[in-house]
Amino acid sequence: MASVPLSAVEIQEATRIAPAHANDRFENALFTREFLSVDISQVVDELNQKGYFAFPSALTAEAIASIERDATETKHALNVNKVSGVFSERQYYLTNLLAVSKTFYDFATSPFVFGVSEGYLGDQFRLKALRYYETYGGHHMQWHTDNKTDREFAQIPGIIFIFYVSDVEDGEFQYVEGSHLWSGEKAYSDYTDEFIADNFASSVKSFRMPRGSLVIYNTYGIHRARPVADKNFVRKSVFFQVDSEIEKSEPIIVNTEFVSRLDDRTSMFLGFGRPSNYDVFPDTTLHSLPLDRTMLSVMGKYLCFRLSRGAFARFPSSLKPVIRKLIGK
Ligand SMILES: O=C(O)CCC(=O)C(=O)O
Ligand SMILES: [Fe+2]
Repeated sequence: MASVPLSAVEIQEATRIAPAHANDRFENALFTREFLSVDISQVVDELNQKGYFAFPSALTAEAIASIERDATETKHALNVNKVSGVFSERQYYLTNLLAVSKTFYDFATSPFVFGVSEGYLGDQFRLKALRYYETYGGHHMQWHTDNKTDREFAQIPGIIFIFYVSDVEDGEFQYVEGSHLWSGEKAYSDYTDEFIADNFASSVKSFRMPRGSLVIYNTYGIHRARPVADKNFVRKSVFFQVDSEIEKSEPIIVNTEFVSRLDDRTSMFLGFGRPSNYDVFPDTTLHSLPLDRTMLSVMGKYLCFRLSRGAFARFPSSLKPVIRKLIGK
């Protein structure tokens, strides 16, 4: 499905010259020693043959901790003038991760990501969508492929990178091995649980792996996150999609401080000056925000504060200093 894959020699050459703006210093901080020795041509081969590549504990504990901190700092902040995320029923999403996490920026623009993208997709590739997300028990994701635009099925070669920000023992990513080779013959993206169970049960690969583990897969492959019923369950992950249609994307919002060098490839990858008209996923409103215990507490504190402030404003001025003294303000 990939457009003109490069040969192993070309890939090695591309990776050798790739560190144009990131460099080994960044990769050494991002990746574990075992992962640093991964050969990019092997990743590309596995993507071609099986449709996926997986590596347990690819990112360092420090890199994961830093991304998690940056992505969750404003999780319950309402009306705070910082980049923040959204709740979509049983999921939390922070789409603008490139605006808050330098560590994630370094990963997304690393020689590794550029080497795999170029090796698999050819010299035209663009970041299409990205997110830090938390999935809670009770969320149901059906089997699907990701070769679609914001509206419909599409024939666009692409790959997805997912890494785990929590240990994933349950609710893991699952992929139907080899399905990237035939799903493109169908003109739809969604598959029922019964269809997969009846026809492909033995090809389903499950990726239960620790925090920091990485999976890369072909967007034509059929996959899902295994559903979990336990309402207390939480899985934390980062997802980003790279494909070979460079004139379309979700809007990509980057903190300019992170961009240490802007070469042509980084500029193409981030979509500088190119249309970004896809709707941001997921589409949410205030109504998709669940009123759980945490949100009740946030709203409760807000109501108490505003109501008592309103009441205080109505007191005679002579009484205000006494009240201030009584409440210690
Ligand atoms: O989180 C996962 O395991 C899969 C995510 C996915 O398939 C998607 O967001 O399209
Ligand atoms: Fe998907």
